[in-house]
Amino acid sequence: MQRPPQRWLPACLALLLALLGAGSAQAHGKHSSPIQTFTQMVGPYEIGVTVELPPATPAPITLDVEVPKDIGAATIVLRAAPRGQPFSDANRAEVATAATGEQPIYNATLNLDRPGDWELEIVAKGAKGEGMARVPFTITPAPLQPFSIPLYVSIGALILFMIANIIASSAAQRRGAAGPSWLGRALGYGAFGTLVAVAIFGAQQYTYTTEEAKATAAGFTYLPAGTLITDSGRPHANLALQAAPAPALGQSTTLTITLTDGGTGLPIDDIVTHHNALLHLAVISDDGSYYLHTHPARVAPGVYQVAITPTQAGGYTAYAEIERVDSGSQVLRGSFSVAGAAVAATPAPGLGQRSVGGVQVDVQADAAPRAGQQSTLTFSFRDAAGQPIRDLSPWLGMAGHLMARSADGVIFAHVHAAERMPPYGRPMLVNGVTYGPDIRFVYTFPQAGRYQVWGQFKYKGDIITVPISIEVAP
Ligand SMILES: [Cu+2]
Repeated sequence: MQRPPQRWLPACLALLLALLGAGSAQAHGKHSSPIQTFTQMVGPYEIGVTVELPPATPAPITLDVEVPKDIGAATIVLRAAPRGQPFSDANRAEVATAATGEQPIYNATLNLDRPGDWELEIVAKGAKGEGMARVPFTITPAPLQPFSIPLYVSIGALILFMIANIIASSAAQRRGAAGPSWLGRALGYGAFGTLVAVAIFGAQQYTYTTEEAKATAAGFTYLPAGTLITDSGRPHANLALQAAPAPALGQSTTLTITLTDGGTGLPIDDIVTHHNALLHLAVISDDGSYYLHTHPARVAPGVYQVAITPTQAGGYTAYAEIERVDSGSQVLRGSFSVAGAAVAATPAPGLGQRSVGGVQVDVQADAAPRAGQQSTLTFSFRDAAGQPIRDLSPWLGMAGHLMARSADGVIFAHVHAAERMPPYGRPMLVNGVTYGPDIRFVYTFPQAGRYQVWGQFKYKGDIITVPISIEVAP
């Protein structure tokens, strides 16, 4: 008996090979997000660069560049290089900012030819000065999923059975007689068995992939049932702070922050962006009259720099907020002192009405703040004509930021606005998102005593900083 040649086999083979497909890549980081924003001071300019990592390499990488509105005519040169290798002009893009007016979001494209660890160099030059930052990012090839290996093995076995079937049937055709019946049965059962295995492993793979995609879309890491969690975070970080030249009243000095691993002592380079920056730094004088919330530039692994000009003499504390991969955020601190004669400073006003940069701001608490009790602070904004302001912009992925500090500097907190979050992703998604006239913060002061808090908001491209003195009752 002669069986007809199995013409469907080549088509099946092609389909299976297509299913095996090419590998993909994913971003590294706590949220595995392919879009990350790095905000930092590049010399005198706070520049935000949003990196959209490609799903596989080689591929172009899209960069969105946000600049301060008063940057003027400046050039921003962007170069990418695999980490540890020199930057070359072969992989370079340049952005020229407008001399005046509202600054748009600029775009640039660089090319990534391989997965792995990369560095993006940002060099800005303009009338106010120049600076450099180098930010790290990683493109990690996606690991094999748990059902991938049995799936690929059974697909391979199925292919082998099909090839054997083709050879056997064409040999039988040439001889004009059927081969041994046991061979036909063995090949038939084998092909059927492996087909069932492919179906089972394929279904499991499909379920895993869709569940993982759902979890990722919701911002979680997908852990299938029974997964052992062994990664319990990274060791604490150590911070060393240096200021050079020696800080003096009214003189510019550069703060250099060196972050090392508390366990190994090696530079920390596993920091992930949180709230659109690798490192958030608050620099505060002991009397609270000087306050700066800034984002130092990463200039080398674990090394961050920013220039400041102190307006008060005496002691200062720098609070650095970072988040290591697979760990929560941590606040590290360093201190320095500024030479010179103390400047008489008026303490920040308490709750109530004040004018900041031409904007009327009223700050109210839902009740007199007490230690250990949740307080809601509401900031209400009106323009000079008394009309409610409804077009505050998101800043660093949030409606507003609030920092609270006890008078002795021991308690420090960075609080986020209790308002809806702007969309996460590329900066143009945030265009048209506005807040106001009220922005609320919820915070529990842990101890009684005097605190100073600073609310910060973005309005028409400027940052409004509102300092407030708050007495917290026991
Ligand atoms: Cu910040």
